[in-house]
Amino acid sequence: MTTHAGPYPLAPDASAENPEISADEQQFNDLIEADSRIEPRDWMPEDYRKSLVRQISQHAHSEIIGMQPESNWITRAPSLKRKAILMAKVQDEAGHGLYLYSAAQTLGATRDGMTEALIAGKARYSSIFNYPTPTWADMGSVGWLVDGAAICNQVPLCRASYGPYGRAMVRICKEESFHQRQGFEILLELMQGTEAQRHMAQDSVNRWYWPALMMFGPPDDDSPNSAQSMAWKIKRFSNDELRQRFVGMLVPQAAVLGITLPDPDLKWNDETQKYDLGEIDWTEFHEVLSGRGASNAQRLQRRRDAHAEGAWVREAAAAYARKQSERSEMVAS
Ligand code: FAQ
Repeated sequence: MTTHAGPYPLAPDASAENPEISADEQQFNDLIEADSRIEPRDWMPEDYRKSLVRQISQHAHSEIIGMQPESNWITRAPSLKRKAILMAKVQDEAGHGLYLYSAAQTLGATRDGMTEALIAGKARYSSIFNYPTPTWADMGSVGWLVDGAAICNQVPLCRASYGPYGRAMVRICKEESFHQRQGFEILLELMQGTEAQRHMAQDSVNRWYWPALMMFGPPDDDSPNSAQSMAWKIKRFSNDELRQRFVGMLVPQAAVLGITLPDPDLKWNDETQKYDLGEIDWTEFHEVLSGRGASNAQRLQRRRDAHAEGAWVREAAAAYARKQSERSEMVAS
């Protein structure tokens, strides 16, 4: 894939292929067609920009809200090593949020605007973070299933047509891969432990399996954004394709763990060369999206409180930046 950082203005004959559309639009279409990249200074259709801001900001919010279910366990992790690993992971999620907010800012969205929308409850974030984490095994399930689903969904996004998004995803995926392995390892250790530990691990997977499948979004025939996103090469695979790929990845890993995936209808289909899955409870998904999941209210309230408690940090950082710029102006004059 080539990376485009094409200069303006466009070549004069760029609209020659289709007189109905502008030279700018022709260049945009050509870049998409050539699997090249759209960069912030390139012309882009307004709907492409809006859809990217929509997806990237939701993704950023997910990373930030996604810190909460795990930070819940930092003080209670069963050993110093586990605590250090968990702290590093939660910090990584904050970093992912920052790369993604920055990518959305290159499209004209403001950080304040995105934050305001989140704390006002007007912005979406992933359904998965509205479930509670009552046991230590949930740290294993979040890593194995939630980060596993995130990787499956996000590796193709490394090739997203919008340059800053794709590049942010490359680093994020490397870190998610470590996260997924640490979750797998927590579950493996529990499954090799006592009867009570094995029970805790299985119970946790029972609770997280179906919500993890919902992370990929509604079924393809009920996914209003997919067709256009795929035409623009933001998304490369449909929601159902990625969900299917994820289950195919989980089955052998569950066998190594000795864990049962809680779907009695899950079975290999020789004809389709895929797993047949049981019915996903889409009513639950829509309830969570409407704000009625087990932890929606708590997650948003915690985010609001953290934003208010962090006001002095933002003020101090702004004052420091102001002083630094005054100082450099004085040196320059
Ligand atoms: N939750 O037409 P589609 C992570 C919404 S990061 C909430 O299919 P699209 C790391 C969707 O926005 C997890 N809303 O939409 C981590 C749309 O609403 P809108 C986040 C959902 O965009 C691990 C409507 O339903 N990852 O886990 C969900 O084509 C551990 C119709 O849906 C990303 O955001 C959902 N599950 O496909 C952090 C990846 N699904 O906007 C901490 C990037 C759908 O029209 C700890 N995003 N909706 O109002 C994507 O790949 C896509 O946006 C999809 C949805 C696949 C999520």
